Amino acid sequence: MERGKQTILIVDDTPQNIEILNEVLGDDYEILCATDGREGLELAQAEQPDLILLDVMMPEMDGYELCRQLKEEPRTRAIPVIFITAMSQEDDEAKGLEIGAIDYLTKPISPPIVRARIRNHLELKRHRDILESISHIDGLTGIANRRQFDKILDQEWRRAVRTRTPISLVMMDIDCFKEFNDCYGHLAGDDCLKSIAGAFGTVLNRPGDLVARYGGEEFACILPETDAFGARQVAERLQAAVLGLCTPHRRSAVADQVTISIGVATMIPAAASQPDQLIAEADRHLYLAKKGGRNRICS
Ligand code: GH3
Ligand code: MG
Ligand code: MG
Ligand code: MG
Repeated sequence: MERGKQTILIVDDTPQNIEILNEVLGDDYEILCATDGREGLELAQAEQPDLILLDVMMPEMDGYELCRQLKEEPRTRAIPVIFITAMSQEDDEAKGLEIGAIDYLTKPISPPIVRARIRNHLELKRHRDILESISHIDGLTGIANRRQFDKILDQEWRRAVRTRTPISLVMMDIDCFKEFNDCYGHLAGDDCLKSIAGAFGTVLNRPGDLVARYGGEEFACILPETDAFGARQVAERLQAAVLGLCTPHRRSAVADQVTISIGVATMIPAAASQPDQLIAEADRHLYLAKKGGRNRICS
């Protein structure tokens, strides 16, 4: 995982305060600045900084209100907020921490203490980001895991309901994979899963598409805003990508190389419906592809 410079957003209506913090932190971090709450909120949403340093007393929207709004908004909720303020009363500090700030520092600041605290908070943020990204990824193949699949399908399903657009699902299962393991060993089986996952990655070109490891030797592909015709084309490319690997399989009942069977389903979801329907339909087609002789697509 690369260790680029982390980004800090400073929100303060007094340019000299920004200047001071910039001097203390500018060498180690990317610094973004805003001089009022509205601009701070917009920058936080657009730039997703790793940490926000927040003044309390500002005209129009004060720091407490901005912090509240940051904590309500899903896109900014997880960004740690630290107040840096002249308001040094116990009540003020309690209030700041109560509404979700992770720390509270008072002006005039002590540069070494500010530097150290910010370094500590950003270290924790880095670890949290790493855990967050690992939790989405399948350990063997490096593509999305089942948890991420469930989350994205739910998200895209709800979007499709709102926009009344079709959503497609492609379910794939490696043919005769038990025999592959029996013949070549489980380590070779693992390598085969990895190379298939890699080949799938080269097929998808739309930013919203997702391919995930659905289960042991099953993969699934979510295609938002894709009709039955488009999904069929993607399925054909996915099948061709696996055939293009030319992985030998001498015990396959289908071919002398590794093949997959594919089930495709497309729906324009109704308001009260659930994505399970789409999964069930794709599964049914996958079953038909297996029953029909494998190494084929049913849609
Ligand atoms: P079909 O053509 O009907 O799909 O037959 P199949 O042999 O592929 O299906 P079956 O469900 O009988 O067997 C699936 C096999 O996939 C069995 C299991 O050991 C293997 N498998 C599942 N996950 C992994 C894995 O992570 N690594 C390896 N090497 N094998 C796996
Ligand atoms: Mg101020
Ligand atoms: Mg299977
Ligand atoms: Mg199988």
